[in-house]
Amino acid sequence: MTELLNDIDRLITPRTNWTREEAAEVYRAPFNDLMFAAQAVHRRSQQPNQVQTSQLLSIKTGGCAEDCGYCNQSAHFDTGLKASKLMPLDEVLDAAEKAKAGGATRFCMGAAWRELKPRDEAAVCDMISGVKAMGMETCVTLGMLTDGQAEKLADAGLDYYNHNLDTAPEDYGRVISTRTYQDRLDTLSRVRGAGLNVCTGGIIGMGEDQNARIGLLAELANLDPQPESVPINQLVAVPGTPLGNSKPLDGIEFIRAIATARILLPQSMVRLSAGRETMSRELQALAFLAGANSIFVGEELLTTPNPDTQQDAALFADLGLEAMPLPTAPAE
Ligand code: SAM
Ligand code: DTB
Ligand code: SF4
Repeated sequence: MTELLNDIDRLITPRTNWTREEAAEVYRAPFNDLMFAAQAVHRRSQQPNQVQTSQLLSIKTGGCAEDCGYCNQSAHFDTGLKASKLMPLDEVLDAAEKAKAGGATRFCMGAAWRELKPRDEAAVCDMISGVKAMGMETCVTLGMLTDGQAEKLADAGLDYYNHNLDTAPEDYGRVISTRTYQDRLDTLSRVRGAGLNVCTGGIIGMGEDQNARIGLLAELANLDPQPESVPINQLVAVPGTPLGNSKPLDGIEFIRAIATARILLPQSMVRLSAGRETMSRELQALAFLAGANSIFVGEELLTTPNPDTQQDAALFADLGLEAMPLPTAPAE
């Protein structure tokens, strides 16, 4: 075991000065050493048998101006997906009630927008306030934000804003041409500036090399302060998108990425996000052992399928996992 991985006392304190070399040393360690260290950090920093549950809803589907090469909602590609307008408030609140009844504690509303337009702000704020009033945590992912918008969302009752880095800076241009890495970082700093919790992660399995996966994880770890929530998505390859023919990712690489995220971001929730539909129960169990402690529940992500509720309930029962309760407010 290398000195870096052996020093669990040091690893449990978040730091934002990870070099690529150090991140690579973690990622490429012998698998047993990596898993041991990840589980040790996990047990010292998180509740080892609890998993946070979020549920997604696509409040505005398709027709997006961006050209993200993985995404079936981009107007640049023909994937047969039907575009729709912004969903009415009552339908959103109905879906949130159902998600709550199904056991989700956070409701994440996603829109296929390049950026939040001023004309949509009020409608989205009403959705946030309505979901918050139900006693759920709120999250939205609406593309880029300009100055002042994150504050409006926060005032409406928003808890988390999701905006992913997606991949390493040097790999970014291969995947997206319509906005830059710096645009993404700028939106994240507006989110942070408004006092919101930051949810940011990426996608692996897009045909990137191992260095790009390591680069993404180091980039996420070096956001200062570190993000509260880190979704690690496995590419859902959708025919018709530029990345639709990507070779399926090796499961061991995926688990290495999760374990590295846990070690580099000890205090963050690491979410085993898109891609669970095609993962075996055993691979998901390994992801939890590697330190993942959050998932998306419900039978659909935004536009693609997710494991059904019965299947997830059986997996939790067989692994002795329980849903993480909402944080209770500190006593006055
Ligand atoms: N339009 C907004 C944006 O891009 O920030 C919000 C919605 S977008 C669908 C949110 C995130 O979902 C993307 O940043 C990407 O990381 C993830 N995502 C989209 N399509 C995916 C796919 N096919 N497989 C895995 N993750 C995907
Ligand atoms: C994230 O990192 N993953 C979620 C959420 N943030 C918005 C989205 C996954 C989308 C998968 C493809 C789809 O269902 O459209
Ligand atoms: Fe898809 Fe979001 Fe990119 Fe639009 S900005 S193409 S919705 S990932």
